[in-house]
Amino acid sequence: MISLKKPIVLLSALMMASSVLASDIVEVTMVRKGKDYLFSPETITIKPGTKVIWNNTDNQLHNVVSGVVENRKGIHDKKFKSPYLKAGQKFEFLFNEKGEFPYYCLPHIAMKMTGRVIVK
Ligand SMILES: [Cu+2]
Repeated sequence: MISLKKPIVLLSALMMASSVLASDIVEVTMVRKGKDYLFSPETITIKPGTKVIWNNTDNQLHNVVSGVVENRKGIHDKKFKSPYLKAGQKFEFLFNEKGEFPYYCLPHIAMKMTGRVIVK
């Protein structure tokens, strides 16, 4: 029975290592759903030191601008801003600070294309 324990310990150590690596990068896609454009998932919760990659899987131009939308206007807080992304293009940002980071897509503010990154 003792000889069986070692491989199990090794396996769980490997699984822990791979889950740590997997959580270092989180992908958010820009997608079309019916007539709407969305960030998917709309809200993500991550740990400090996680890189978020936004991937435009739609055929429209989208971007990622940090800040809130008030009265149908985006208020950019200067934390991050991507260029316009064509289909298949990506933008990444490394979140080192804890906090809540709302963002929006500038061309689609009126369609409420917004998202939120929660770092804790
Ligand atoms: Cu958009």
